[in-house]
Amino acid sequence: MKLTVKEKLSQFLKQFVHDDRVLILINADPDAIASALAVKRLLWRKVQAVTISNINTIDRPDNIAMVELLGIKLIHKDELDDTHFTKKVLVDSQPGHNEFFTQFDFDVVIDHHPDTNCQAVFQDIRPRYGATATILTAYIRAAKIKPSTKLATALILAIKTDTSNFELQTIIEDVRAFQYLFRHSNRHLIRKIEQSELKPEYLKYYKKALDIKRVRKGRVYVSLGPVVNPDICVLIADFFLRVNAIKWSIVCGFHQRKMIVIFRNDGIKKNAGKVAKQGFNNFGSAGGRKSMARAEIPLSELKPRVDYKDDKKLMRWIISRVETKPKTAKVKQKTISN
Ligand SMILES: [Mn+2]
Repeated sequence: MKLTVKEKLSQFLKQFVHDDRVLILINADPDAIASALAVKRLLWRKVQAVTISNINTIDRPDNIAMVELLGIKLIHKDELDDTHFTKKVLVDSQPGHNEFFTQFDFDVVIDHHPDTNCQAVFQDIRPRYGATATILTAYIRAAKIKPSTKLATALILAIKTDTSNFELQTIIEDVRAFQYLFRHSNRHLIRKIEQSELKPEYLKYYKKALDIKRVRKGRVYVSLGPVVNPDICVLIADFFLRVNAIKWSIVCGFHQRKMIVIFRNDGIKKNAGKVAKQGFNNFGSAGGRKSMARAEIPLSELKPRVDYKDDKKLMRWIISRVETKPKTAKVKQKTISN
């Protein structure tokens, strides 16, 4: 029998008693953080204390901005005193998703990933939902709680992030939750957090990219050398696609004894995944979708093939790997033009 949100909410609340000290564990991303805040709000004045603990390090600049600008209190798992908690909650994940989670018996699991047959006493797992935040927005509404600006803003960010602004898996409940939350949120904060893509130390790579880029037939090629984080290659590849004449961007950098190559294109009659595979799968791992792909090649594989420390030689090698088409493709093109 399918329960209404109200019934589900009352079951959820029944899991807790007034003396409980609750631990909410998350693998922190916007959806997990917002969902944890919502659980904390639902339990306000119903339990002794609620602690939100992240098992991962929060490293992405937009996630750092979210935590800082919304004043969210998180305690990293390594700073926790485990024995101190009477109830354990997991949101936006299931116990099987991470080795660290398997040591706990969770009382509550609320998630939107495919059901992994978890054993929690109370569980609400809805794989059709775009975000866990949507499930919790329904709980908040059913509980007749008016969300604070901080909570509404966090929940909106979660829905926007997980659905990629409603371009990915989205159901009408996600849209309705967004619509409801919007009037309680702060759009300036949303925008500032979403815009915080860069760390100050990333700026120097943009300068280098602009200085050394090579543009050929609507394609831009950039070789950044060593990078502190492979995300920088992604940011720069996305950046060049904003130029109207650029149809492809191919950006490589070195990180942890590997060369990372990021492919982006406008998605119109192109296949980045195929290009990445054809060019680089023999030396490492490569693949992706039509408009975005990635290759990772160990330096040990690269060394015998190209003098990778020489930026120009490396760029030429990459161009040759990207632009050499298999012969069959050429024949096909000829037929069409005739
Ligand atoms: Mn999620």
